[in-house]
Amino acid sequence: QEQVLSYGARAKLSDIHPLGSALLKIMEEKKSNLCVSADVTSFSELLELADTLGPKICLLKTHVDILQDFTPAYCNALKDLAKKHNFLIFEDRKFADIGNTVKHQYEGGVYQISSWAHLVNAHAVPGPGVVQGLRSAGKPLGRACLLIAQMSSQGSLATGEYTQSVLKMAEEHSDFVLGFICGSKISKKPQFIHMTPGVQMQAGGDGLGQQYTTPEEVIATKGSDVIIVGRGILGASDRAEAAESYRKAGWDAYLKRLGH
Ligand code: 5BU
Repeated sequence: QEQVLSYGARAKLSDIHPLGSALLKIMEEKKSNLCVSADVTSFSELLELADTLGPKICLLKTHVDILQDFTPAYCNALKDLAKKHNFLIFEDRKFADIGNTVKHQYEGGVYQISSWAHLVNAHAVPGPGVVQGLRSAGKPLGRACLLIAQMSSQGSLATGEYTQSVLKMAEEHSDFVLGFICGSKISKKPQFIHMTPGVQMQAGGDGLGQQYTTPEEVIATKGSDVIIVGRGILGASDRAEAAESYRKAGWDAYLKRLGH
């Protein structure tokens, strides 16, 4: 049986990405493997979420292009909240173009993502150039990316051999790729961090292709590291209370995986 290392022990591995190490340290300290997916359309609501849920989370995931009132000034407020509550910011941009284009999309345009997001993600479809383009802009800033190895949506084409090729691409670019978006653990290397969306307390779907698995299943059974939860928390009447119950469910599942 494979040995399961704690988040804290993995943070100290010699060849881990510095940002991966920082994230694992946060997870250990805050007893949280919860990433909240802050899919709201106003930036003030996003900031309010970051402030109220901040203490419960290791990561805040954004879709900056759904904000109706985006202005760059808000990004500084978001960065301040990330510092205040000790979480990292993950922009779920899903880059998927040639290296030169994604570099511009990452550092430029309206959003200037590289200036405020610690983490971004990318599809591997274009080949390694997508990582190399992002890396050229992000590495000097100490940023990192996740590769999308699997998706939570029904009928996803990211399966089987494709997933294996993504794994290989990550291994060949571990100076910028610190992990995966996936449904279950796909790499044996404890340096890589696995993050799973499509999580709710009850399995099911949303009628538009999303498929839900429980925190327990994702962390304890599938061996992933981080649960990504959007509507399971955003749709609750008390979001802080819901976030706490997801934090606890994710953490209990992690302890179970460790054999505690
Ligand atoms: P939900 O409300 O918990 O279903 O939101 C899930 C979030 O994760 C949402 O922002 C999606 O864009 C995101 N997501 C996903 O659901 N599945 C995937 O495979 C990837 C991202 Br990649």
